[in-house]
Amino acid sequence: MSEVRRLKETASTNDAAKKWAEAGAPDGAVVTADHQTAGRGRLGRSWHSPPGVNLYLSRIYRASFDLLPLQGALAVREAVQAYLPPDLTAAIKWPNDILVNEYKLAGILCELSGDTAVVGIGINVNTTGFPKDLRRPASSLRLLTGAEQDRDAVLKTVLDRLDHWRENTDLVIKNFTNHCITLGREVTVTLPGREPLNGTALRLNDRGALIVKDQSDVEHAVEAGDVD
Ligand code: BT5
Repeated sequence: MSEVRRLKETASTNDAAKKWAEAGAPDGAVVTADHQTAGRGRLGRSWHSPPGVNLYLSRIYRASFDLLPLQGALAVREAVQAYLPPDLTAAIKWPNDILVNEYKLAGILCELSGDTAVVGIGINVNTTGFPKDLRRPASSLRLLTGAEQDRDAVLKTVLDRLDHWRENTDLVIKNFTNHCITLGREVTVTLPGREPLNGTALRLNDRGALIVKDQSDVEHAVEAGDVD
């Protein structure tokens, strides 16, 4: 059983988790918040985190960080899929957006600090409205299922699936490949301060990097960045 600390409100559960880790939190410990006042996305972006409706959680890893961002994406994909009707499929956009019919349902932010990794997960469970300026259309379990969902039940499923993938890292690349809609697509990869890379997303390498073939047939291993 993981130790779970539930906060009413915090700036970011990732920051709360890092603080707790510095104070000696055990491996696998989890911080959740009902409301984030400064929820974070990747590359300095923000995560819309209204109170009382969604899941915002961070899990602390003290060891074995192998393919952790991919483990997170697989776990969240499976957790949301468990609540969707069979005609809706949750997919992963590399590296870790969870989309249903191209609508973003969840995002994952993995951060390494010292000898600790924090996997932060935001899932739109019961939100029915979103800010207009999001990068892509968003949705929630409630909007997709037509019914309010139990946040505690979703949390339990996420933790269960995180445990599963941590114990089965040898299957992560294969499973991720099966559910990743980025593969086979024409993509533009952007990283701050770099020229955009245009090409075809071919596969993942064994470290979870995205292999993109450019117009001159040169293959690039993309470790981070935005892929659109
Ligand atoms: C992510 O970043 O998708 C990672 C989000 C991680 C959030 C969790 S919540 C618990 C933990 N504590 C934190 O502080 N963070 C983690 P990225 O790929 O950079 O996507 C961010 C972009 O998604 C934003 O710039 C918006 O355009 C859009 N966005 C923001 N909030 C959203 C939401 N609730 N649903 C869908 N899209 C959203």
